[in-house]
Amino acid sequence: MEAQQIDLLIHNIGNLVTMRGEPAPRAGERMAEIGLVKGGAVAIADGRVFAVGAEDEVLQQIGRLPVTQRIDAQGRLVTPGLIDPHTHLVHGGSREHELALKLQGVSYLEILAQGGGILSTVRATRQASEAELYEKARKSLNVMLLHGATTVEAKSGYGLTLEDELKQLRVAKRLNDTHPVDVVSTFMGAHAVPAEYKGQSADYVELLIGTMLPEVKRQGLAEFCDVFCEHWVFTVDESRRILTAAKELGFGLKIHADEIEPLGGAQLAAELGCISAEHLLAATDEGLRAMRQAGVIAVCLPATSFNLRLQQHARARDMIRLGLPVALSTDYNPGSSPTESLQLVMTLACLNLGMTPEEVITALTINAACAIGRQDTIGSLEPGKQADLVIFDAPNLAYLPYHFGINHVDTVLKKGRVVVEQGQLVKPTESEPFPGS
Ligand code: IZC
Ligand code: ZN
Repeated sequence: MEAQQIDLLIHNIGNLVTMRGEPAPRAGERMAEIGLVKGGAVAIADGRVFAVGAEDEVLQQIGRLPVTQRIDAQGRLVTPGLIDPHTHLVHGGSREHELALKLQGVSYLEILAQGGGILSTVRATRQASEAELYEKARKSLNVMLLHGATTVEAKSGYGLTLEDELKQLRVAKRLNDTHPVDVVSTFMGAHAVPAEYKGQSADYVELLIGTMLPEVKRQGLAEFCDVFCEHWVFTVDESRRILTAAKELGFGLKIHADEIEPLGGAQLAAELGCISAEHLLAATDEGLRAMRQAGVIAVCLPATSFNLRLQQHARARDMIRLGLPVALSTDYNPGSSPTESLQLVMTLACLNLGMTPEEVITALTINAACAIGRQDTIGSLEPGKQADLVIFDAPNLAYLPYHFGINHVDTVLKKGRVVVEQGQLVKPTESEPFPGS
């Protein structure tokens, strides 16, 4: 990479997690390879990484180029910006009233079958104006950024009419255009069968395939299509029809698969060549093997199984043993996972899924980037890649999941710009808008 000057040099990094290597999903034992450098530095020019590695080597590569700004990392931990590849970011309302039901032992799917759950958020989202949805989601995106996320996937799926789905997707687009965090959009009209189609799911699937998918595509409002393939939601056959139609239109495919019941969603993900399959708590070994064969990334959501008080968690150890690349995410949503914190996810992935801190950071950087098709620009700190990184007020990687329930972020850089400083948001100035806005 050529440069006239170094805009920013971060030096005196105690532990620098680079994740250097192929821009490809890391599986099996390779999930423990994090490209750790002790005593590291990162030089940034034009929003991208110019040089990264041992401090003396970076200084050598900079040579006589002028350095505009320096940050002393004071021996702390630096990682690539965290990537959240599965969220339901844009929605109206909240569902704290479900907590009491949950404590009485009413299950997630029972609440949904009674017209609550997702369907209560659908009512709130339909009632909300676009500006209200934007303001609420913007606040959550700020919280995500403050906790170290620099790229976030966001699903629709609380509108369930063409107009209300487009409204949600426009909000995600506007956030991507105005907020420092990059927002990658997924159409999830197949999140639930809306109340007005109760008992007529075939008609709703027709609406999805015949009207909604083509219009979302025509307006260029989503890159991926996702389906909630689950007992009482969409069957494997319905999911296959919807995802096949989406594939023909050129969408990348995702699927909420085998979360609660082992329906065979993992096998369907393999059959259709989905980029990722999510949840997978109930997936069989056969399903996981099929995914590995087809190159599908397993996205595990440990905050969801924790919050649903499930006895069982995703079998991340078996997935890694079978050679599947694992990514992690918050699943941020108002029902099953009302948290924006990827640091909480780190702790739960270690303690409930048995993943090591190295596997966890792989799952939240390069593998998460692969799960949203962004591995060529983000997910690792390497020359030419986007300068998205986090300085944690922590001495080493294991400290993050170990010291849990608090926020360790000190500084966040997005495209080379300091967007969080001393744990606080830095406001964009009028004259100098954030890149991409
Ligand atoms: O609002 O409950 N699992 N979709 C599938 C969700 C959780 C979000 C919700
Ligand atoms: Zn989800």
